[in-house]
Amino acid sequence: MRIDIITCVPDLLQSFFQHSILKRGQANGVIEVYVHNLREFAVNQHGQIDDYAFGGGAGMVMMIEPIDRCITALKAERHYDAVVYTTPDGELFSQETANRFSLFGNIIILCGHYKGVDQRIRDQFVTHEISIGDYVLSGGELAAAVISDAILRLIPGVMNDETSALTDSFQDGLLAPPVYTRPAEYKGWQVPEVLLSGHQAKVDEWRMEQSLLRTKERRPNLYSNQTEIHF
Ligand code: 6GU
Repeated sequence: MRIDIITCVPDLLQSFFQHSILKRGQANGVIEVYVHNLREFAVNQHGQIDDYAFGGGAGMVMMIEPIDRCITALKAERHYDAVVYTTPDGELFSQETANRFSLFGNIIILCGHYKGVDQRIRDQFVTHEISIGDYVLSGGELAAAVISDAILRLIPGVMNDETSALTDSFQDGLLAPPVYTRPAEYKGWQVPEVLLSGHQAKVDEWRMEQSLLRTKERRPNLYSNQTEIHF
């Protein structure tokens, strides 16, 4: 899988993708991430990529031409399954969206900035408009990093233990149960007895109970979606 990210602050993203688990995925050759500096596609020597909004008002708008140039250059090289635009007015990102996107081959992510991009970009190029939550970020770069991480960690060969992505919180619509490691007792604080019992069926049952309990307490909406399945 290949992700091309278009941004006017490439430095913000470069270091993110050179660390974390995504570094190994790239070294293994199972994923590729490229960060493109929008300023290299600017229309003039000043590197201009934004301009005043028609009709007035505060805030600059990202111009259509640099973005068109960049996306068109990428599309000339290969097919893209999605052109994602990060924006607070987009569709809310979820594990389900990440799962769906992880099946794509090539994706472009366009990072929004300022007051957003010229609407014609959204009309002509963007296939998916995504928000990562109901709050406003100063730029789409953190959102692009969040979206890329959530997608790419699902690709086989990116994570150490390939089965572990399937047991994450949300992957079955439930929050993950508590986990413990050695020592079994620390300052008198005990690990639950059942986890030391060696009785796998009992451990599985305890984990499911804990998942349901956590989900009920913390995310009642998720819990009510799930009760029919587990009882
Ligand atoms: Cl995708 N972008 C920005 N700028 N703010 C956000 C967001 C995205 N998602 C939530 N807030």
